Amino acid sequence: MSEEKKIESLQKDGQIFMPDVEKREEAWVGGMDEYEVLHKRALEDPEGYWGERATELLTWFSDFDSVLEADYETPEFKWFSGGRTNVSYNCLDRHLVDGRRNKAALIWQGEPEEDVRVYTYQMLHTEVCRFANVLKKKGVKRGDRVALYMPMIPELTIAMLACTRLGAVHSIVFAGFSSIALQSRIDDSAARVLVTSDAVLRAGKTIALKPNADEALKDCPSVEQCIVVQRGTNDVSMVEGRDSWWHDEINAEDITSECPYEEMDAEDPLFILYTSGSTGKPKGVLHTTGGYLTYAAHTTQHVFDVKDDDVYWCTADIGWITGHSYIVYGPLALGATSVMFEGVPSYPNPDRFWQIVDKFKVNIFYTAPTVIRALMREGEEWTRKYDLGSLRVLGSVGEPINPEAWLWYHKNIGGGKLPIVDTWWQTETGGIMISALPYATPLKPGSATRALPGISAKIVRRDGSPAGPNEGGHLIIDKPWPGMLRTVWGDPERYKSTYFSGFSGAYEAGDGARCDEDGYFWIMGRLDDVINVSGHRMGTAEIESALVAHADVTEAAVVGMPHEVKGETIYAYVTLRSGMEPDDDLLKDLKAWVRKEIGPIATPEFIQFADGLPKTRSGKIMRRVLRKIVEGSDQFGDTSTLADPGVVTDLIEGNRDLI
Ligand code: 6R9
Repeated sequence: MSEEKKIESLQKDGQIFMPDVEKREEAWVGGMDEYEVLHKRALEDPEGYWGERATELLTWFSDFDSVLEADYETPEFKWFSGGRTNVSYNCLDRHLVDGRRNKAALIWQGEPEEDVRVYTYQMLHTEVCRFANVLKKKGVKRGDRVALYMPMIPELTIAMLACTRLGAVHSIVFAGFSSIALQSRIDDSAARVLVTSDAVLRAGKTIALKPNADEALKDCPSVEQCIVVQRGTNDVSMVEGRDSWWHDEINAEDITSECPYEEMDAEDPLFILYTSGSTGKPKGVLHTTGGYLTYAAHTTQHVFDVKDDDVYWCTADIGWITGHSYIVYGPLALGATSVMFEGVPSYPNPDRFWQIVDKFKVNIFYTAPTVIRALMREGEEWTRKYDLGSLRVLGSVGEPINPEAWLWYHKNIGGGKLPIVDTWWQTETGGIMISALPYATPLKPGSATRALPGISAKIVRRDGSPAGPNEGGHLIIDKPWPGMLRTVWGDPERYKSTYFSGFSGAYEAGDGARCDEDGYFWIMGRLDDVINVSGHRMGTAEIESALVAHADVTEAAVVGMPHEVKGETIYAYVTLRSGMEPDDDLLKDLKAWVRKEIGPIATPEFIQFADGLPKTRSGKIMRRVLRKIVEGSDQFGDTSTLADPGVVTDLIEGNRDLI
């Protein structure tokens, strides 16, 4: 079918937004014809395609011998074997000699309006070298793990790049996680050093962070040193011999501004990032050097169409994969200018994002649907106060963007004309997998559109047979790509069973989706017991095990409840120890308990006390039924295996009283 015919057919089923033809000439991918050619070529000759991309985008100290060695059985995937490179070299050093030395690498906007720091590539290089020397002095070497538990301050980016300079593996723990969550993550990766800060500045408040680190470190035998960035003015207690201040370390006399980079193998570990799964224990997703960086740079270039004089802003927190790939590694590898923001969209007013776009004349803006929905509720007048004319490409990530939010974003931020790239991907995929290309793909609001060139995304039934057009099924990727995770840290069995056992010869994403007659993907959500709260993945099992760890709780079941702004919110059914009567104090106590165990993002919005949970005769909780109750539906499907159907009626009543 010709491109025109295809577009005609697209236009028939609902609203279609066509790409701006004027921009096509300069775009990285300038039309669907070009996309089709690339996609076909990349699928037919993946080694040729990815080998070329890796050579174009990265500087290699020695060439790779092979592009890909794939074994789905073990499973084991090796990209660019034999190639040697260094991530901090690619993100910094080479830009000192390619004309970008004095270009802004990082524009940091602090929470207080007047706190702005701009790092040129040269300045960032200096800081990274200095901190790498500090880490070296602490004994950190190639392969060692370094945990980073920090707010959105430049020192976080500096610490990440310093690790990569030495070949150390960073493991970032989102600063919103509790001490217990931090402890288990540090312990799992056996990090030698922790970098943290005294405080987080958030919505006008100073929230102490160091006490969480102290609490965690009580039970982290691997950690020898803790380096603390001073961000707030709060008092901090320092442990003699273990803790030191960043500013003291960095300014020490023996710390110089030059630090040689390690030549790393393409498959050397780069970082670990923990993500929720369907069991209680988070998985340490491992990414490696050459493949990850190639993929982060490649997708940043193609999906956001980043050009040299663009100001690019991704609003994610670096504690999540989006911040890793699209604030730090992708943009810096390309030599782009990346904005990093410490604050929140709603403080001091719900126009903070637009004010920043105007202030720095941002060209490319990447955020999450939950943010759009929250700002939408505040009214569009907030968007009109600023000149958003610098914007060229808008992006969305984290969950499906509902058409209403899409249209609001398009109209009010995009002036009714800018492309919105709705990007589907995961911590595990390292980078964007399904997305529009801004000057090529006709857009359908609510669809992440087509798989990127070379990404073989399919929808299949449980038995692996292909699902028909618009038939819901499992989303799988049946060809390797350079950004794929290489293992689950310390648990290769779980790597295999979670991702490579469901469908032979394919990666299983864990999402349900459908693909329409035009090859457009519509993501429906997680198929496992993972819920998506404001674009963040939360394992229900993790919250359940926190709840049952409370002395008064015997059983808990957690489900996602649809929520207008957050997408989903956490709803917990809790059975108390016999003799315990639920009251408001206990309710508060349980919420505080989960905050303490995991962090504020995991706090249930609703807790329903229940005498019993719907179980099968074999004792399995029927979550399907619990989900239906919170959705307000009575379509429970087959409940004939329930041991005690009466439980359901009680639960429905309890739910009505609560909501
Ligand atoms: C990048 C990131 C991954 C899960 C993923 C899916 C959901 C992400 C989406 C989306 C629909 C999109 N998800 N982007 N669903 N449309 N554009 O968010 O990684 O935190 O690992 O979450 O998020 O369910 O499986 P991560």
